[in-house]
Amino acid sequence: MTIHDALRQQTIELPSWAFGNSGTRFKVFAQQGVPRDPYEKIADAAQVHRYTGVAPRVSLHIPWDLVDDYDDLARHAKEHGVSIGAINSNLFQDDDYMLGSLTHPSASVRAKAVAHHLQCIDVMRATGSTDLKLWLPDGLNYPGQDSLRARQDRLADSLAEIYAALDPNHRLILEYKFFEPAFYAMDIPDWGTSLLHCLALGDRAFVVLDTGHHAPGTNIEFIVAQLLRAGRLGAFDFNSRFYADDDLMVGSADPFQLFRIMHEIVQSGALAPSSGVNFMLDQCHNIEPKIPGQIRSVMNVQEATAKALLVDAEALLAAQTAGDVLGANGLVMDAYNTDVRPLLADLRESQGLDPDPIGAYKASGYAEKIVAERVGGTQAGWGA
Ligand code: PSV
Ligand code: MN
Ligand code: MN
Repeated sequence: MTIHDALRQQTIELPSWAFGNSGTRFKVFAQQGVPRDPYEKIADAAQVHRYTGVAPRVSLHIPWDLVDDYDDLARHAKEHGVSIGAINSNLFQDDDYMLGSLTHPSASVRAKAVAHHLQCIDVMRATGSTDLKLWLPDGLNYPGQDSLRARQDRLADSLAEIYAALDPNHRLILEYKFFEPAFYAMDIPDWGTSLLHCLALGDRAFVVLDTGHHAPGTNIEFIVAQLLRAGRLGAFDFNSRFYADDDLMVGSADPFQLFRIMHEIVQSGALAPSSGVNFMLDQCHNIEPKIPGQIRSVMNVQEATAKALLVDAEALLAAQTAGDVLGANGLVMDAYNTDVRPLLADLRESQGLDPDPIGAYKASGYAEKIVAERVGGTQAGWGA
């Protein structure tokens, strides 16, 4: 298969919340022309697909993306040339969950959190989504606050109830995060905990790796390799971080890390959608315009992927087998240091796309159109 063919197979999923206003706990900056409802978020996401050709799905977050009729929303997406991707539940914006959701000491709070997932599964049925994505804010701030072990037992039971409600074509994808909002102990702090729960649930449960959810210095590509070995890497939440869970554009802080991750993916043959790895973005664009911010991120993933595809796998294996440390490292670095922008421009032209997606978007007049049409954009996502 040529590099072009491999790149044509790759798809990247966009988060609906990237298109609304977002910020930090200090300030949410309102931008003009932001979507006023989930329909407009999907229309904006479709622009990213239009100019990149590789972003055909949009993840929803419930209840941020609450609508009366999800069949209608799915129809709307189709009309815009995209489809609905993962459905994210939300366990982090309800007062009842102050001490936990699926792990809460009270059975009635746990039942409420489970019931929310049944609602999300109904959304999946209506929209044709196949991935139910869970991220838990649950955890402890102080030693002794609750039993670490009992919380794992409650979590396992709650997850089993949710898993049992899935349809046969559905997957449960489970995200981990090492800190925040809890600071002493998160209930799913790492890939090992997520993987153990997935293994206990069954073969349709997979780990989600959010690149911003690790301690500084963590070797993320090692985790990727390990989860691929186990057949349990369900999805990425791609973003960049300098310090914590910064949710910046993927590939902006550490493009070399993104390349190393994609190198593991390519080496394992996990690029094609049939491999079951969903390449999602989980980003917030606080100060940059949102649609070009997503286009930039998609291009960054494509660039890292193209470089990974340039690694001469045969020569690398030979160097590794021969114990040629410098030779092996040199092959990887040669690929990383190649300028793949002309290759990607060619690819786009071969697909009938403009070689410069951001330039083409800017020239389209869409940004001016939405500013004129959408007065009073809502807080989509974090402010909701
Ligand atoms: C939590 O930090 C997280 O990464 C989860 O994926 C949430 O659903 C998402 O952020 C919201 O942006
Ligand atoms: Mn995430
Ligand atoms: Mn996060």
